Amino acid sequence: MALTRNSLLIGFGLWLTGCGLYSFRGNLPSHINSVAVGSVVNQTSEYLLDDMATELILDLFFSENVLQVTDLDQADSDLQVTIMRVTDKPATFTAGETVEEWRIDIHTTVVWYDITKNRPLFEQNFSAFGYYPPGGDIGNDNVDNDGDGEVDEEDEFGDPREIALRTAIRKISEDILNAVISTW
Ligand SMILES: [Ca+2]
Ligand SMILES: [Ca+2]
Repeated sequence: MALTRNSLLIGFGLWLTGCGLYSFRGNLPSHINSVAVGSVVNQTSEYLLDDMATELILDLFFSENVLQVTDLDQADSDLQVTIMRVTDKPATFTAGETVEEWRIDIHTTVVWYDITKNRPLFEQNFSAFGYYPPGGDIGNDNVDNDGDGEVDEEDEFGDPREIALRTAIRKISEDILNAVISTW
């Protein structure tokens, strides 16, 4: 996914006109050049989910390099992510009515805050989900568990539910980045 600022401005400009999620006040905030991605706040009881989310969001913002990622005391904007809720529910059943696949949903609230002008640039909710089997080996189940387009590759191992959480967080990270870019 090559995110250049110009191509995205065109694409998201078109997309946003029909969308109305964010009301533009003039043009892009050209005074915003950097962002702090502090620690994600975890209001759920999911152990270490905040660390996982912080890591994945930071990775994406570093790699896409849309804004300079800095410490809070040097940043002119702050990305405040709070994980509000995580729910598990059965998604599909076998003929014998046992659960074949679970769906996990993550709900977050994100404020992108303009430090220089002391006001939010946006405040939005982001949700995403992932699927996981109740057990078994996700490295050998013929399913693309992490949704990266490759089936049963080397990084599909470990706790299936954790992989589903990671998949959902990665989607949310991309949605946050897109929201930041489309604010321009
Ligand atoms: Ca995969
Ligand atoms: Ca797999």
